Amino acid sequence: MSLPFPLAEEPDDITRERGRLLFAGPVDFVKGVVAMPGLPPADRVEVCFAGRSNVGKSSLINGLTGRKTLARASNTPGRTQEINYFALGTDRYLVDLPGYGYAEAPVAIVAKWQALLRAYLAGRQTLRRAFVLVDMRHGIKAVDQEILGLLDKSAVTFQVVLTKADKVNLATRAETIAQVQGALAKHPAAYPEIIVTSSEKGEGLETLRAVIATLV
Ligand SMILES: Nc1nc2c(ncn2[C@@H]2O[C@H](COP(=O)(O)OP(=O)(O)OP(=O)(O)O)[C@@H](O)[C@H]2O)c(=O)[nH]1
Ligand SMILES: [Mg+2]
Repeated sequence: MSLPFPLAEEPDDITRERGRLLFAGPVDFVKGVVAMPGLPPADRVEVCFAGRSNVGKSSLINGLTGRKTLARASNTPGRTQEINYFALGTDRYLVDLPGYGYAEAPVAIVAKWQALLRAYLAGRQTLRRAFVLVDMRHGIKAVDQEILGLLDKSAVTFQVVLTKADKVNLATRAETIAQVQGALAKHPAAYPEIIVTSSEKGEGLETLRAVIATLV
């Protein structure tokens, strides 16, 4: 019997190669957006990386593109404070979002990013899939549930990407996967496969590249 929300299968050779070629090609920073009117024209397929502060969104973009400093990654939570657009080839955008659930920045600033994040997730026509990153050590928390609920309401398909897999042992890995599977069962917008990654070790990156390459 297959569990609901299985781990994504390894891509076949052709799809893997499509993903590899896409990400080996040009990736360029386009702009950092601080308010909805600043979004680039909605003229191509777009995927975004959402998740709690410090979960590893920027690191994942760097890992996928093989460019260590394309997206700014940092130990300081709240580092990504704008919606950062990267053009992947000529027909896709990768979007690095500000993290949520970070309480230590000034309240007014946090409120501003959060409003922008919500407006973006609920209102971007060309957003094909939201990758919601979840730290393998922590699983899905209440603050993630809020965002998943928003994606359900907005009918934006989201896929959970577990991050920092290199930081846990196999028992914790299995526990977190089970917790995420249970949590996703309540979300109609959840894509029914989970991707396990480590930006540090490269685990899962080929799979994620292949998934992005096949979205049209
Ligand atoms: N061991 C390990 N560390 C990671 C991994 N991914 C990210 N990190 C570390 O986690 C910290 C946060 O990573 P970021 O990529 O900046 O996280 P973010 O989600 O972009 O954070 P914000 O922009 O603040 O929301 C950094 O110190 C990274 O080096 C991973 O796969 N393995
Ligand atoms: Mg970031």
